[in-house]
Amino acid sequence: MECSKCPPHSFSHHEGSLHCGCEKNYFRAEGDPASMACTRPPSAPRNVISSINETSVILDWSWPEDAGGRRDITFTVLCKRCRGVAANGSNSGTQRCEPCRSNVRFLPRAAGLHNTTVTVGDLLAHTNYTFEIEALNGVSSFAPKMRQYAAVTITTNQAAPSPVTVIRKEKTSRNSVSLSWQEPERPNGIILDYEIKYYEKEEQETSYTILRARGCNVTLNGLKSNTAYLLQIRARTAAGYGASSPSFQFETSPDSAFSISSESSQVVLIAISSAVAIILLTVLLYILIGRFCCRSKSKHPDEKRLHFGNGHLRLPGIRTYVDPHTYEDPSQAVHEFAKELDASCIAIDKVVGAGEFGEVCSGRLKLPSKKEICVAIKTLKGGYTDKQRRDFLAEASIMGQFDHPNIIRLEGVVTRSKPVMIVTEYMENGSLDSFLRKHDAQFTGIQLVGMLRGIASGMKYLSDMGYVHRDLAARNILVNSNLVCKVSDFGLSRVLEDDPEAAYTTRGGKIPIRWTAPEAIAYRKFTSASDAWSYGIVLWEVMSYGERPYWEMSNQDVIKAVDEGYRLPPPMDCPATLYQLMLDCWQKERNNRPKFEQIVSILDKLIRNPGSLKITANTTSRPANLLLDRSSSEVPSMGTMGDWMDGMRTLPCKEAFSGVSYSSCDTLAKTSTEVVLTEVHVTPATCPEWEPSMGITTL
Ligand code: ACK
Repeated sequence: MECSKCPPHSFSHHEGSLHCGCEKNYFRAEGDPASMACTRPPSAPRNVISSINETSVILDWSWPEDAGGRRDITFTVLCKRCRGVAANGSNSGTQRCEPCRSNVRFLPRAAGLHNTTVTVGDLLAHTNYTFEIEALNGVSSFAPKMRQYAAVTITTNQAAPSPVTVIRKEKTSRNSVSLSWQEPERPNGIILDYEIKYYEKEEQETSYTILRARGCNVTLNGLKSNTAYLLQIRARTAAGYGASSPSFQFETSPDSAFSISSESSQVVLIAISSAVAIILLTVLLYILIGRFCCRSKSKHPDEKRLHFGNGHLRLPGIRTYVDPHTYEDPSQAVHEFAKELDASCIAIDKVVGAGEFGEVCSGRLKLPSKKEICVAIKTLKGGYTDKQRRDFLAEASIMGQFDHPNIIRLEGVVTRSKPVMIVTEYMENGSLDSFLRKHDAQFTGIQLVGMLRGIASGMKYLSDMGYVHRDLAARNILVNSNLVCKVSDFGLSRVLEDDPEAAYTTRGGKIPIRWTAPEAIAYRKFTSASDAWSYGIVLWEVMSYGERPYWEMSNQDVIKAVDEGYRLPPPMDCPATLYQLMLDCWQKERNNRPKFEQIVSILDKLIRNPGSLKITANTTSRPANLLLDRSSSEVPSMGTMGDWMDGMRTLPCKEAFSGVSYSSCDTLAKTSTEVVLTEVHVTPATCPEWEPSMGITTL
C-alpha cells in the first residue's frame, strides 16, 4: 500500500498510520472519504438585503466568505418577532424577541435553501422582525458553538386587513336579519369599521345597499320577505379596505298566510284595526323619538348608513361626516370636499415645520377678486407612491367637510400640478403644546378656559358629525394670533404613522397611549367618549402649560396605573372645577364621561363666573408617586350615596361648583366620589343650602 500525506487539517501520530484524525475544530462528515480534507462549519452569510412589501419581505444575501472547505452549503432562515418600546415610544435597545408564528410563510422554504434568497410572507403589519440567516454544511452539526449567522431587522409596512371569513346568521324574520362575524384573522391594524354590502340575489348587484358597522354584528332591516339576498363584508383599517368576504347567502322568512272564518270575522276585524292603530302609534312614536335622538345627538354615531341604488349615493338628511375611503376613487372624494386651487395663486414664504408627507410652509393665497390671506401649505414630497398621495389628500377630504370656528379651515388643494399641496388657514402661534411651553404661567385662568372652551366646541362639532378624532392632544391643536384654538390633524393614517407619540399595542395597532382611553387601547373602542378621555388629557396639558402627561413613566406603566385606578394629579394651581372635569373625562365607564356639549356648557359657565376658578385643587404638580391613587386609604372612602353626600357637604361646593352643570343626578353620583376623593385639599367648608335632591345645577 502506498503512503501519502494526511489531507489538509488532519494529522496522524505515527508514520504509516491507517487513519488521519482531524485537527481541532475540523471535522469529517459521515460519508466523507478518509482521503478527504477535514472541514469546518462555514462563516456567516454576508450582505443581507431586505426588501419589504407590505407584510412580506424578500431577503437576499451573499455566499459566506469561508465555506469551511466544503461544497454542501445550505441556508436556514430563522424568523423572530421582536418587541420593545421605550417610554418615549421609540424602540429601546433591549428588544424582546419570540419565534414567529407558525403561519408565517417561507418561499421556497425556511431550511435547506440552496439559493441565497427567500421570500417571507404573511407577517403581521407594523411589526418588527429579526431574521437570522445561517449557512450550514455537512459538519455544522458537530460544532454548534462555531455556527455563525447574519441577522437583519425589519419593520413591516401597513397592509389592508385579511378578509372576513366567518359570517353567522343569528336571527331571521320576514323583513330583517341579524348577522355576526369574526374579526379577520389578520386585521393588520386597528379595524375602523366594517362595510356590509347586500343585494337581492336576483338583482345581480344592479342595486345594492351599503351599511357600515363598528362592531362585528349588524341587523339588516327593511328587507323583502321570502327573498334571497347575497351579502359581503370587508374590514377597513387606516391602510384601506381589505378584500371582501366570500358572498354569504340568506333568505328572509315568508309572509304567514291566514284566513278569516265568517264567525270570527268581526273579532279579526277588531284585532286588525287595533293592530293598525298600534302600528300607527308606534310609527308616530318612532318618528318623534328619532327626531329627539337626532337633535340630542347620536347615541350611535358609530354606525353610518349609505344607500346605493344603481350606484347612486343617497345620504340621509342629517349632515354626517363621509369617510373618503367609501369612495372607490379617492380623488373623487377630494374634489367633492375640497376646492382645486391654481398653484399660481399661492406664494410660499418659508418652511415652518415638517409633516408626515413633506414640509409645512407658511405663505399667502390670493384668489381672484378676494383679499390675500395668510395660509399654511402642507406639501407632498416627490417620489411618493399612489397610496401616499391618497393618504395625504384624505386629510383634505376630511377637513373639507368641516366648517366650524374651532376646526382648522381648508382653503383648498393643488392636485393638478406638482407639488401636491393642502392649503389651510394660517395659525400664527403654531401647535398648542409648544406654544404653552413657550409661555409658561403667562395666561390668566380665563384665557386658559377660553382656549379649552374652543377645543371642546370644535370637538362637539366633530362628534355631532359622527367623526371620531382618535388623536386629540395639545400637539394637534393649533393656536392663532387671537389665542383661538382649532382642532387639526385629520389624516387617516395619522394615528398609525404620523404621530411620534403613537406606540404599538400588544394587538398590533399603533396608539398614542398617554392620550387614549383604556377601552380604545384594550379593544380599539374609539368613540366620541374616548375622544372625551383625550380631551381630559388635553385639559391637563393646558393647565400644566404643556407638561408631558405621566412624565417619564413608560407606556406600559401608564396603561397599568390607569387600569388600577390611578389618575394624573391636578396640575399646580389648577382650579378644582377643572380638575373635577378632568376626572370626569377619565371615568373608566365611558358612558359616564361628559359629552362635549356638556363640557362646553361647563366651561361657558366657568367663564361667566370667573370667581369659581379661584378654588384650586391644591396638589403639587408632581407628587412623589406621580399619580393619585383614587382608592388610597389616605382619602375618605365613599361607600354609599349617603357617604359621598356627607363628603360633599364638607366641600366648598357653592364656590367650587357654581356654574357647573351636570345633566343628571346620576352623573353627579358617579362623579361625586371622585369629587371628594380628589379634592381633599380644598379648604373644608360647609354648604348648608345644598340638598341631595337639588343636584349641582340648582346650587
Ligand atoms: O408648532 P408648530 O410651529 O405648528 O410646528 C408644527 C409644524 O407645522 C408641523 O405640523 C405647523 N403648522 C401646521 N399647520 C399649521 C397651520 N395651519 N398654521 C401654522 N402652523 C402650522 C405646526
